[in-house]
Amino acid sequence: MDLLSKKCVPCEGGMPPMTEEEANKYLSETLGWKLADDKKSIGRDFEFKDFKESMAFVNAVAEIANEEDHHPDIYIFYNKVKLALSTHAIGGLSENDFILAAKINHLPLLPRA
Ligand code: H2B
Repeated sequence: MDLLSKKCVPCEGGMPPMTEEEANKYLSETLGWKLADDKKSIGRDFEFKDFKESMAFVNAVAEIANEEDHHPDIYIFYNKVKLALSTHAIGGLSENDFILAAKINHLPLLPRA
């Protein structure tokens, strides 16, 4: 699958979201990410030493998101960051979400827990 070498493609709708079965195949390449109960997004929780480290991580994620033109929902709670990925244009998951998840997993900043 090699998600790291892929690039997100512009998505403006017109295709169906991934099925749960397809999503589960992609999830095997994105360690730590979990399918939401409604199967419309994937999420991962990260924990850091403090707010400064959370923000360094969030800024690194923002950098990737802008490069890929695909953007996660980001929730920041002092030393915890929660990311949710879905493709808004189709109201569910596309390969773009898993490409971004793989690239975020590849960031050198290591969560503390
Ligand atoms: N991010 C996410 N998560 N979903 C989208 O549908 C989306 C996006 N659309 N970032 C992008 C921008 C779209 O506007 C461009 C044209 O690809």
